[in-house]
Order: sequence, then C-alpha cells, then structure tokens
Amino acid sequence: MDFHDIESYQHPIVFPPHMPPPIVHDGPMRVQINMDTYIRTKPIDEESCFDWWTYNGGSPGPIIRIRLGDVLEVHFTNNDQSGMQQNIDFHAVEGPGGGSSLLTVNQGQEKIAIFKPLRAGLFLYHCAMAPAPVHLAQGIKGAEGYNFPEHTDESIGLLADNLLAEPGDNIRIFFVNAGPNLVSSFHLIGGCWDRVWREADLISAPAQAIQTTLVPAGGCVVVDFQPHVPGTYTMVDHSLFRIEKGAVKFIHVKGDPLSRPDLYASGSGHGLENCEACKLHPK
Ligand SMILES: [Cu+2]
Repeated sequence: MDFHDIESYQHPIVFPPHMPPPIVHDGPMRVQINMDTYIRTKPIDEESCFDWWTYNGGSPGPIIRIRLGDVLEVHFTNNDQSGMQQNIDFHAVEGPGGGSSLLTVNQGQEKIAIFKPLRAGLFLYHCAMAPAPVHLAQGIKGAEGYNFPEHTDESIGLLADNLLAEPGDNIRIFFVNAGPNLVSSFHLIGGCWDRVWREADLISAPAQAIQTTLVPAGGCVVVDFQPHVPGTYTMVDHSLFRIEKGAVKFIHVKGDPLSRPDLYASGSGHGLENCEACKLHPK
C-alpha cells in the first residue's frame, strides 16, 4: 500500500511533562506532524539565560505518540536564525541516519519524510548535524513513543515542575537520557521503581522492584511507582553530584507521612526532620 493511500491525521504539538492524547483509531494512520527548529533564549535561573536550540520552541521538543502500524509523516522546517543546517535523527526509524539523511534542512527550507517504525518502545530523537555533541548539548532533542504500555492514559497532577499524586496512584515516568556522553543511574529516594521497562523495552515484561536503573546515553526507560506512604519522594541520578547541576525532581504524595504507622513510624515519638537547605528531602 502506498503511504498516500492511508488516512491521515494531524499530530498535536504537546511538550513534556504533558502527554499527547491516547490513540483512538483502529487501523493504521498516516500521522502528520509539523516540526521546526529555531533558537530560543530562556532563563535557566535568576541570573543566567541560555540560547536553546529547539524543536518547535521546546527543549525537549514535542512528544510524538503513535501506534505500531502507523506511518509518521514529518514536515520539518529550519527557522534557525543563525543559518545553521539542522536535522532529525529518530532512533525508532530504520534507514540511514534514522531519517536525518532525508531531513537535513537549510535555513528557511522545509523537507518532508515518511517513515514506518517497526518496533515498539520509547525512543530518543535528536539533531545529528556535526558536531552532534554540540547540537545535543544545546538542547535539540525530544522523545517518540510507539505502543506505550496499557494505562498510560490517566492524567496526573502537576505541581510546578514536580509531580503531585495520591497514595495508591500509579505514577509512570518516561525517562530519556539524551546524553550525549554520560549514563544515568535513575533512582527514587524514599521509594522503589515497582516496574521497570529496562532500556524502554516495551515488548518484554517489565522488571520489578528496582532501586536504581541504568539508562544509557541515547537511551530511555519507562518506570512505574505506586506510593503507599504520603510525603515527598526525590528522583535523582545517583551520581549525586549532578543534583548541583539540576538533575533532581520531586514527587509529592498528598497526606501526612506518619499516617501509615504500619509502614513508616517513629519508635521514639519524634517527627520528621530534614537537614537545612536540603536539596534531597524538602518538606
Ligand atoms: Cu542541530
């Protein structure tokens, strides 16, 4: 069947931590997404700004969510103000450059490429123009997912940059290590990953009860956590010096941490105590 004979729909532009809506179509579809790239200056703290090289203004770029059997039609325009060439290497695309050979665009140019992903999973996409480590470090990357696990569609409360949940919720995290150089030891302080689709292998059954999972540079993982005890949990790279570089996020589970004395209690009548200016265990 020719790609053009397949019914098409426009993929929405949705940035993490939000997720594109669940897929409702039955048969294969031609999923069209309009992507572009430009430089966007944004603050990274109170004092400094950074010139992000973005997809659609985001770093990371929009999440692409399709189903195996669909074809992906990417319309890619280079709106980069500096005149650089840019492209997209999709880790899920089989063929030279993961598609980047078809999507290398000059300033002001648009190219269209059509791909049929062959494997389920969560994948990185990124710009692969030389020098690729520089392009990645400048932020030009994103995530694509094919056949996410069941029950990926429930919404989750967001509190600023951090996750807000209730005891008993299933918290699912789609974690991408864009690299380009270092591996990540993804750990949850105060909890444990109940299910781990290691290296985002969504075809095999998930591993269970993993304290720290290794995510390679240019790789991903999908994890579930079902909290029982209220309180604040901290997602870190257990190479903990990276906390000082910002590699830390929190899951706030509503309620009193001492409301589950069957699981977590003081034997001496003391309350919770955290060190001053603690970046790991905020109240
Ligand atoms: Cu680039």
